[in-house]
Amino acid sequence: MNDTVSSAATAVLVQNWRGRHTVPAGGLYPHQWSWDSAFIAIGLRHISPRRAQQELDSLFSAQWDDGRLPQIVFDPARDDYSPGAAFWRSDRIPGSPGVPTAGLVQPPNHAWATLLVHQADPVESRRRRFLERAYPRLVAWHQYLYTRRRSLASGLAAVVHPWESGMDNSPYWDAPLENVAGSFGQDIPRPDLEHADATERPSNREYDKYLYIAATYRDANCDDSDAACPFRVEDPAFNALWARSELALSVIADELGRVPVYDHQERSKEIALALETLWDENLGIYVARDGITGDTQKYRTVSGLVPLLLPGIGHGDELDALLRGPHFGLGESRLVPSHDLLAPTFDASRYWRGPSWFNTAWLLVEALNTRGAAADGQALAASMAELAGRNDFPEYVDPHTGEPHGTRLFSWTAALSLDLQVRQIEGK
Ligand code: 9WN
Repeated sequence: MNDTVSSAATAVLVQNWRGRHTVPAGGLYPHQWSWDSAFIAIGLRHISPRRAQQELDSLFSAQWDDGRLPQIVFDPARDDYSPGAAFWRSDRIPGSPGVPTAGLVQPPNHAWATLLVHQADPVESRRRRFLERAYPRLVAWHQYLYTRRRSLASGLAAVVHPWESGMDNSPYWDAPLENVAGSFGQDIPRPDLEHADATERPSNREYDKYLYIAATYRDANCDDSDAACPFRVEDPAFNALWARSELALSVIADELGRVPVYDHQERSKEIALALETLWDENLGIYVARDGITGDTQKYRTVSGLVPLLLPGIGHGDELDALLRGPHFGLGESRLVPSHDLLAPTFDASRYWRGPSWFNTAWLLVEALNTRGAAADGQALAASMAELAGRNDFPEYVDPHTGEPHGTRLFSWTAALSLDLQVRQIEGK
């Protein structure tokens, strides 16, 4: 990324800042999103470590009594996203915070982001007691996953809605959604289609199920019981990020000079071991498992590559080979596609069914670096910068042509491209 692109990335983050948090995109996503904020803070720390802390503090202040960090914290001034605050009515749900939020969650990348933000300016972080505030919040969040979302059979946390995975219309969810008997059955508001083409977003059929599952969960006060959750799936990326974040919690506890609330390294190993139950020998990748039927979802998606992040993961060499081969085409395709280039279900422009996203590319740069393949990591980082800068920081791109799709001036595209650029200059 050259200086012009770095300045443009900074301008996106400044433009999308709303005083205490950053919106993912001003039109399509006008509220605060959970895993977006963690990715955004990773970039913001290079512009203003203090702002990056505020970004995470703002999310933490919307934590529920049971420890969950909500998928969305709503801006009461905006009602142009669906489902919004009026759908969730979180104030009516016991244990919800004093601000309107969704009841669902998103992948747990927050502890990792918190540590990276701290490391950007430890003096300022200590002066503002950033880690002191964050650590108990993060422990409560991880304990929520452990006690309320983890299957005792597999040891893995389940997502109870495709939105919780952050990869909303991945083919992983096709069969579990088909098995959901109910239907929302009302008009389906699609304000998203004002900002992105219908061929690039989930279909109305998917939205009908999304809203039905969300309404069922909401009406059961988001209590995580079987009756409240007609959808329950174990996703590799969600669990890999959880395990990665446990490693960060261990470093945070050390930094605070505290005895950890529980052994974070052990917890991380426990999750990583449980992930092995998602390994699919034939496909050579981790897959998702429907927690209701027990069926694995036999697709190669970028989610199944994310465990490559974990030091000592069981099938690292196979995953590495798959990433470089024709199914994902590292170095040949643009970034890393969200779904197998050779699968009949691959769609180059539709959201999480093919397009390449910048957050997953960032995760795989980290994975390559962890595995000692820094040159490949650098090449991927350089493609991110080039595609981001050339196309006004798009939400996702066609893996064959690099053509931009989705919304533009997308915050995590800017933040994560900036992060890699700065780190390359600083040699970190
Ligand atoms: C639903 C905000 C979010 C991201 C998700 C991405 C998309 C929302 C939507 O946008 O999901 O959460 O309306 O499609 O899939 O990863 O967090 O950027």
